[in-house]
Amino acid sequence: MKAVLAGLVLMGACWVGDDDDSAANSWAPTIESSFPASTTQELSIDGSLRFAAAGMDVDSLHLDYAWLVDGALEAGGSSEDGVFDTSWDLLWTAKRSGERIQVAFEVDDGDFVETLTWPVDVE
Ligand SMILES: [Ca+2]
Repeated sequence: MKAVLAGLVLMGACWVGDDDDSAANSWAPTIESSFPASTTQELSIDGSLRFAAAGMDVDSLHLDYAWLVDGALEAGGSSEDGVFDTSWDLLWTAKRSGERIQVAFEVDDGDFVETLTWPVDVE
């Protein structure tokens, strides 16, 4: 039984059963729209790229979200109404020049994390 539950959790959306706990968190946040497409992006010298993500959570009000580059936090925020709509600008820096970096967006409801990633080639 534990293995079955673990498998459902790994799928990102898990119904944990009737336990009369109205605060139960059974569903991961959903990213309903995002920009740009998750194909490799190109960042030109002195340029910038805007990334955006929006969505909601059906059973959580408090959400934390973050923008990361290669796993390091660049910006973040939180929502108290179960809805998020955020954007962030990646700026060209000499330090990143010539690198392939990974931009990630993460939204966390305390139990489940949804993630989007974009590879970016920096000129
Ligand atoms: Ca949730």
